[in-house]
Amino acid sequence: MRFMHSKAKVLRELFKSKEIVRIVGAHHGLGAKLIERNGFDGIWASGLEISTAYAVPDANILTMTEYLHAASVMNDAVSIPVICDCDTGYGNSSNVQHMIKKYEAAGIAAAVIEDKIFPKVNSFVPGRQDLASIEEFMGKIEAAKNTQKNSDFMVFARVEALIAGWGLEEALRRAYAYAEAGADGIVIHSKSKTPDEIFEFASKWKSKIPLVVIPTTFYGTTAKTFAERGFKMVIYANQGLRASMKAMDETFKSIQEAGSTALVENKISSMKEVFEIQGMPELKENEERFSKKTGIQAVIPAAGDPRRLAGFSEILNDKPLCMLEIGGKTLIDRQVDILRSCEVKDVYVIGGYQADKIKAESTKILKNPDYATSGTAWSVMSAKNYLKNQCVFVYSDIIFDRLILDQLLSSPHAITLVIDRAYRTLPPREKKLDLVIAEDLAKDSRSRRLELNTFKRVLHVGQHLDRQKANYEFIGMAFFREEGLGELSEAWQALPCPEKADLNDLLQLLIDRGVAVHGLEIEHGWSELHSLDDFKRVKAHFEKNSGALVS
Ligand code: SPV
Ligand code: MG
Repeated sequence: MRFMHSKAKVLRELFKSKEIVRIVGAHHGLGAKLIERNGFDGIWASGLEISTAYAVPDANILTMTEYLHAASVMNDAVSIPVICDCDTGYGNSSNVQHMIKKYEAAGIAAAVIEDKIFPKVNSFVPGRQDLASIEEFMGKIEAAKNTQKNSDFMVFARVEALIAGWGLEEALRRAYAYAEAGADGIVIHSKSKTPDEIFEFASKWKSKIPLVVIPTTFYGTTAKTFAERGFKMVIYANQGLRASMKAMDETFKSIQEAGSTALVENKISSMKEVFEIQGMPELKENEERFSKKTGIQAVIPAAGDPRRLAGFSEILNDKPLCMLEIGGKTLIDRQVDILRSCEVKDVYVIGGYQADKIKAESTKILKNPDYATSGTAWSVMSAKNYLKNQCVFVYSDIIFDRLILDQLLSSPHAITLVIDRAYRTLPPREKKLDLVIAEDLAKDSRSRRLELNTFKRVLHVGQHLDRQKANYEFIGMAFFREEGLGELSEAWQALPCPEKADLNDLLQLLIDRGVAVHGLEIEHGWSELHSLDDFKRVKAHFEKNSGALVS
């Protein structure tokens, strides 16, 4: 584990290493993250911003707990230090002690307390800006410094004499007294339109204790100039709040007027950006890494060029077949959803033709560069290095009911193919079918009453089989348990012409080598999309049955 300095220490270091420390105000994790992302040194947990976020006046209407909660949320969201606007310390020196204990425990790097009377009002509000006595405020500084446990924690004293109209001399008198009481820095606040009075203050400041400026009203002055005038930190206290307020207001106005969000869509952050700032990509990565897995992988060979299939070119628009949309969802998304619902989390899609156009959430796309000349076995086996434990293979051009996969994965056998006994009743398809000859049930008198979803021993599989002799169609789904995968990889090594082989050849080779290959018998519940006719039929079926079981 990497040793982490406290953020208080980080802030101390910044004061040493930087010409001027620049921090920006926020009231939530989102603002804090945007500040960090834009390269600032720290976050100002602004009382004004937090109050505004609650839509209440910045006048200690909120409690310390609420300010601290907001600051903690910000602190958790970023790795840079958070410096808290603690107003007057929420009461007297005892309240200050309690506050420091709580803020320090929350990982806050520094607290700023101001020398006004509780409850304060924001410094820019005309009217009462009552100052506490110097002695009383010195007591608060001493209480804070005595309470902190980490010696790096910084306590800033904020001088409000210029805000209250008490003049420069009083401001200096107070600042020196607070430095004397142990303050780690002085925030000299001003509501003047120009920085002249704080420049004058700085020119008369002879202590080594750093000066901090909040240039809300004298916004034209650069950080560099402040540094040259002797300031060590600048706080851009509320610009983020004011920016988002205006942006939200204009957005809502536009939606109200236009009756839709069309005019604002291009001006607002995309959902992708929203997820990104939430940390959703990291969450996905961690979920992948830490969530309990079934240990079953799926391989979906999707490399073939669909332009050879009658009529698909127009609807596919140069995309691979797995990107075909039916009922508002692509074939691949449909398959992945079902796989995930059956706890198959590692899905490898083998792309070939237009592989870059395959978009499938939570899958890994592997590429078969030889897709144009190789067979399906070659595509499937391009995932061989990823296969461990157990694996289900699913052709990318089929659509199937979840129940089939569910039953397949519960097969006790080392190798199980899904075989459909109803293939002869399906509408004719313009292709050679993957036929299967499985153990003849008729010979077994006890099995005359045909039970579905039982397992048969597969004797032959291939497109060359005699249609009259074949009793099943292999639907393009197969499940290999660990022993089955071992047999598969041995057979693969033994295959005479692996580049040209299709999966049937590999399965037949397994059978020829004496490996038991079983068939899970089904009747309907799936469909292949091999032609425009298939597409129209399945689409019509979907529309009629609102996406229910395909037949
Ligand atoms: C705040 O951000 O709450 C401040 C700074 O105290 S200012 O509003 O500029 O006074
Ligand atoms: Mg404030």
